Amino acid sequence: MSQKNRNPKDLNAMHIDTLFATDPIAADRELWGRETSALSRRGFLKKSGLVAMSAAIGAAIPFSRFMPAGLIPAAFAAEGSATQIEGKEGLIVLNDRPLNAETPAHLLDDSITPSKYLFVRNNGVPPEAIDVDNWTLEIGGESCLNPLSFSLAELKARFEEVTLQLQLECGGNGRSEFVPGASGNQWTTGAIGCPTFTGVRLRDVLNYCGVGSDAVYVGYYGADTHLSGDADRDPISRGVPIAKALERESLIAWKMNGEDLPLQNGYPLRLVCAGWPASVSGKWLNKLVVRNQVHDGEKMAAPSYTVPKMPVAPGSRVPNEDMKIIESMPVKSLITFPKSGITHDLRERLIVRGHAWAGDDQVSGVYLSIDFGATWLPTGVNSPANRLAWQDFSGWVQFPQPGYYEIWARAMDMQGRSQPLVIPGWNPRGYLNNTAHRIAVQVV
Ligand SMILES: Nc1nc2c(c(=O)[nH]1)N[C@H]1C(S)=C(S)[C@@H](COP(=O)(O)O)O[C@H]1N2
Ligand SMILES: [Mo]
Repeated sequence: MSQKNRNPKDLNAMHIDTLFATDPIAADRELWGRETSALSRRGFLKKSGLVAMSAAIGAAIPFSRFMPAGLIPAAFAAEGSATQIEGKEGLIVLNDRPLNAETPAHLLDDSITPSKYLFVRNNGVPPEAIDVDNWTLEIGGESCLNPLSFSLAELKARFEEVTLQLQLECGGNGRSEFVPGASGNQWTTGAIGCPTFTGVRLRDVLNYCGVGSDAVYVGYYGADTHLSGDADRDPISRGVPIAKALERESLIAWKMNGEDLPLQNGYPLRLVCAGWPASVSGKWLNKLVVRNQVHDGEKMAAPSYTVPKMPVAPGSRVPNEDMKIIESMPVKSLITFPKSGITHDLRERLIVRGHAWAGDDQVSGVYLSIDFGATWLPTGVNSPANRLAWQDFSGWVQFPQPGYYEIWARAMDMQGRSQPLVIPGWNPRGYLNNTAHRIAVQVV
């Protein structure tokens, strides 16, 4: 059966025997046979038995027979401290220089991400004292036929205004789960959001200036400065191949959710090329270059935003020439309701909802499991507001008896690719972790 024609309902049958390479009962014995010792998020299951784990969780685990060896219960997810980023209350700060902050899953419940809940990923220092009236966007590069400079007013007056809902996900979202770990911000699940953006199409602006027939790539520059203070160094200057730049959803935006962009998200102007690592969506945008080669700005070269061309063993050292630039992001989902860790009444159904997205592709289905992936239930999935917007899903589950449960969500794209249940594709910098999302529920 081809991937394309595969019925999403076959998900269970397709994966169940490949998921647990080890016999689950044997895995149980191995898992629970060990002696109890101290609890830690990473080493938990190696060191403790079922009794200790149940005690720590405060409940029995009805489907423990299906629980994969080495699984860290979702109940032990790291809790960060709430931050004081102005206008971004509730986000978890991962780094304060440069500022990086992610959004707890339950704060991403809205279909359209409120501006205050869009994560912040800075590589340098945002510009200060922005003079909007004198802000200019320069268009140049060796494959730009007619280099020009636009004020914000000119951009607004000259080109058709477009509003689209567009997903932004950092390429490193989920990095914290890789073993061995990768350096960089230890994003858990919160470097994703899907607000609306208003601006003009990148292609309208580029075509107005004239795109040479030898154009290969479009690169951006922003007004933020390098952490070192060196004015000649860019914190980041990435871009996309010309085909992605010329898509109708690639925008030069000045509004998010109908208002000025928040300072941390690129005020007064940013690029949005959704569905790819959000590092291609330049903030504080002041220059675009149409290149006759792959853009060679800061963080375009390996190992930044690249993954091995071939799968590698975890912990491998991979030469730069064996790395390739990340393009479309993989299929993924996030449970945004309920909040992980809630207590739920056995007699009630539990509504479960969230969002799913699939890079340049679309989501064909989202499935839920309450028994560590042994069985899956379909959910209702909405169409996206437009191409490259995430899709809302919603379903419900009912529990057979009191105890500790995890709800797992797993999305599938239109090509039949679905989220893995174990951390996929280890890579040196910890990109593209699209493992199924898990939340913990205590049923009483
Ligand atoms: N000028 C500039 N643009 C940038 C960045 C940056 O540091 N400077 N960070 C990039 C990265 S790595 C990501 S994930 C997104 C984050 O966008 P957000 O902070 O609005 O969520 O912006 C991208 N654009
Ligand atoms: Mo990023």
